[in-house]
Amino acid sequence: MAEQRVLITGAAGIVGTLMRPRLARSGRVLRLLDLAPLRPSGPGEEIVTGSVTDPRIMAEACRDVDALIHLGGISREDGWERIVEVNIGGTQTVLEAARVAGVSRVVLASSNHAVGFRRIGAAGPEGLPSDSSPRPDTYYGVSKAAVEALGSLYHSRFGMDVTCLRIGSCFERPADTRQLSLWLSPDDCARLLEACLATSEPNYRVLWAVSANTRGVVSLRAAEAIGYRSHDDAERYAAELPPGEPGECIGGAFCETPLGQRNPL
Ligand code: NAI
Ligand code: 15L
Repeated sequence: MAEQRVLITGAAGIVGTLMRPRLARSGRVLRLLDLAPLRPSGPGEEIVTGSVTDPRIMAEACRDVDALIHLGGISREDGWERIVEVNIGGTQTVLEAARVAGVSRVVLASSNHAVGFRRIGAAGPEGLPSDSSPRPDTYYGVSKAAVEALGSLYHSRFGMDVTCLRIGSCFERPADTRQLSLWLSPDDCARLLEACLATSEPNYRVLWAVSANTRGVVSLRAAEAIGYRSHDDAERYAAELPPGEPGECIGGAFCETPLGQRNPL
C-alpha cells in the first residue's frame, strides 16, 4: 500500500505533542511543522520549522501530503492584529497551499470558543449541536468562526474534504469542573482524527470534539456519524478536582476575559 503523509501544523503544542505518538502508524509519515523547536524526528517523521503565515514554507510543507491537520496558531485570547494575522491569515495561507499542492483532506482546529456565549442546557438533553451558528466569546473565538468559514469556502469552491473540530478541552486530564463537561481525552482526540482521516465522501463538517463525559453538554451525534466512538469520560477524575461551578455558557471564563488581552490557557 502507498505511504500516507500527514502534515500536522502546530505540532510542538499541547495537542500536537499528545497526537505525535498516537497518530504514528506503519505506512504513515507524519510531517511535523511548527515555529517552535520540535524534538528531533523519529522513524516515520519529518520536521519543518516555519510559520503557517509564510506561503513559501507552506507550499513546501504541503508537497506530497495526503492529509493536513491544522493545529498551529494562537490558542487563547490575544491582540486583534495578531489573532487576525496568525489564526485567520495563517489558515487561509494553509488552505491555499493545500489546494495548490492537491491536498484533498483537511482537518481544522476550531474551538468551543467559536460558540462560547451559547448557554449550557439551552439546546435540550442531547446537548448543543455541532452546527450551531457562531457566538464567539473573544477575538480568539471570532478567529475560530473564521477558520470554520474558510474551511467551508475551500470545500464549496474546490471540493476539498474539510472537517472543523470544535475542540472542548484537550489536555492529559481535566483540570476543573467545567472540563468535566468539555474534556477531550488525548486518546479520543486521536480516535476522532483517525475518523476524520478515513471519511469516504468529500464533505464539509463541523464536529464537536469532546469525550463521552457523564456531564457532557454538547452533541456527539455528528462526530459519531463519521465513525467516532469515545472510550473516555472525564468523570473518573471528578473526585480529584477542587469543587467549582461549570459556568452558564460554553466558553466559561473566556466569556469574561478582557478582549484582546492574553489570558491563561
Ligand atoms: P498550543 O498553544 O499548545 O499549540 C499551538 C502551536 O502552534 C504551538 O506549538 C505554537 O508554537 C504553534 N504556532 C503558533 N503560531 C504559529 C505560526 N505562526 N506558525 C506555526 N506554528 C505556530 O495549543 P494547543 O492546545 O496545542 O491547541 C492546538 C490547536 O487546537 C489550536 O489551534 C487551538 O486553538 C485549538 N484548540 C485547543 C484546545 C485545547 O484544549 N488544547 C481547545 C480548543 C481548540
Ligand atoms: C481553547 O480553545 C484553548 O485553546 C485551550 O487552551 C483551552 O482554553 C480550551 O479552549 C478550553 O476552553 O478549555
